[in-house]
Order: sequence, then C-alpha cells, then structure tokens
Amino acid sequence: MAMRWKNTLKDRHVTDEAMFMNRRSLMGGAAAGLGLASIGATGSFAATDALEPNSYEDITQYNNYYEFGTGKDDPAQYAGALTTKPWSVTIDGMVDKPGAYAFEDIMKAMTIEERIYRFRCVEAWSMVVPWNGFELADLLGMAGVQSAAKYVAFETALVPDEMPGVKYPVLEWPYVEGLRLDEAMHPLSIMATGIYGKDIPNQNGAPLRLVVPWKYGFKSIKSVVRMTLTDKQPATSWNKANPREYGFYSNVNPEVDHPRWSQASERMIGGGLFSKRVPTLMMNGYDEEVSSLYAGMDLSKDI
Ligand SMILES: Nc1nc2c(c(=O)[nH]1)N[C@H]1C(S)=C(S)[C@@H](COP(=O)(O)O)O[C@H]1N2
Ligand SMILES: [Mo]
Repeated sequence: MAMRWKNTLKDRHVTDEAMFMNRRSLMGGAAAGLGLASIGATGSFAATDALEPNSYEDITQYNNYYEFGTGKDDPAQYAGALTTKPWSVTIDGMVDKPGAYAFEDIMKAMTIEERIYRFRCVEAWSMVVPWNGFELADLLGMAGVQSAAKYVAFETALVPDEMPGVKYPVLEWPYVEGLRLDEAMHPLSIMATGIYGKDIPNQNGAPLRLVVPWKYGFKSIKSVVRMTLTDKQPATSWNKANPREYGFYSNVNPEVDHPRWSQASERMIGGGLFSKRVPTLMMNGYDEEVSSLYAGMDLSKDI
C-alpha cells in the first residue's frame, strides 16, 4: 500500500518538475535560467549564480514542523490532518486596518511570483527551494503599518486535535517568531503559498508561511494565523526554549558556531550518494542584499 502510494506520488512529481523546468525555459532564455525572477529588484546575487532547486520529494518529505512531531518524516506523515480551508490571518496591533484577512482575499490582492532561494536550517543542512509567493511588505501594506511599529510578531495555528506533536512540551505552543520591521519589509522576505507551482503542502506550512532566506530556517514560521505589529521585540519560540543557543536575529553566519556544532559548512540534502558538504555563506549568500540592515551591530553578539 505505502509503496504504491509512494510510487504514484513520485511519478506525478517527476511530471511536475519537468513542466516546471519547461516553463522556466519558456519564460525566456538566460534570465529565467539564471533565476532572475527569483530575486526581483535585488538581482546582484542571482545574476552571478544559478541555483538548482532540490527535487519536490526532498523539499516535501524532509521537514521540520514540530507540531506534527520531531522526526524529519513526521510532517509528511501527519500534517495532512491540518484543516487549511477556511483560513484567515489576523493582522493587528499597530496597523490602520486591523482584522482577520481571509486567505482567498489575500491571494486576490497579491501578485504571486517565483523565488528560488537557498534554505539553511540551523541544524546545518540546506536545500534550494523554488517558492511561489508574495512579498511580506505587500501584505503588511494591506493592513497599513503605523509609524510607531518596529517589529512584527508571527504566530502559527494551534490545533491540538490535528497536531499530534503539541502534546509534547518540546516548545511552548503556539510556535511564535518575530522580525524587525525593516527585515520584514525587505524585498527578499516573502510569504510562500506554493512550491514548484503547486499549492504549498501542509508539511511545508500551508496555506502560507514566512520565508526569510538569509536567516536560519526556524525563523521561517509555518501556517501563519496572526501577525502583530508592535514596538517591542517579540518573543520567539526557539529563543524561549534556549536563549543561549538561539537569538532573535539568527542570521546565517558561518563565523559564529552554534554552541554544540560548527556553522561553517552545511550538508546539501539530496543527490543521494553525491550529497555533499559545502561551505556556508555569510547571510546564506544574501549578504549584499541585507548587510546594510545590520550596520553597526556586532554580529558575534547580536546572534
Ligand atoms: N510552526 C512551525 N514553523 C516552523 C517549524 C516548526 O516546527 N513549527 N520549524 C522551523 C524549522 S527549524 C525549519 S528548518 C523550517 C523547515 O521548513 P521546511 O520543512 O519547509 O523545509 O521550518 C521552520 N518553521
Ligand atoms: Mo531548522
């Protein structure tokens, strides 16, 4: 049974990927091939470096989503139970138009684009993911951010009946995260609603999740139900669990090791026998785009 299901799934994904590659080449020669669409206006990185995305299977079968268990294959196995329709995101706090924004209304208002990003987990593995989504700044713009706001606090859905992992106190639930407002407004920060041109699977954070490619993966909070604009630095789940190991910023930095392991290199998921360790890049390779956000900060202290 399991085998048959798996094979079916695999065949379908191969087709999807073939279509995806074909669409990319149809999009127009070099620009699409180099992933220029993946980076928008800040093209310096993409212009020099083509990113080859991981397979759909890598991206959707090897996950961290502790609400569904701490095993890498738990999310793919259990997250299907999460009800994602209907869905709304409450945007509140320091905004002109607070309220519950229906997912469908958000999608109608946003322009979905493709972003091929490196994704680097704090556990020192990485992937390249072809996300579909929109800039977080555009969603915040819908609600009208007030000038006193300095941070955005994010919250994941908490549905104990559908989330077998939340009966364990691995983290405080609901999962919460936060960004400084300028980080949130940066054009590289997106809300992802798809992968390889399909709706984002539950295990990857359906129906919409944050993706901040220059930060460790845990900042990219899944299945977001609330965003609160505030003038106080928000609490974050991993910082609450272990403040010495996980800071608020959590920018990818090969020069600052995790207390229990090196962050100088990473294991690229996929490729089977050819899976390799590669050096980790400062800000996960997005240094040119984002380093100005941290001017004057000591990145060895403000972890
Ligand atoms: N709500 C929630 N969001 C989460 C997590 C989680 O456990 N719960 N795990 C984080 C971690 S540690 C990583 S590495 C990424 C993994 O995203 P992926 O499974 O799409 O690769 O999601 C992040 N977002
Ligand atoms: Mo992670």
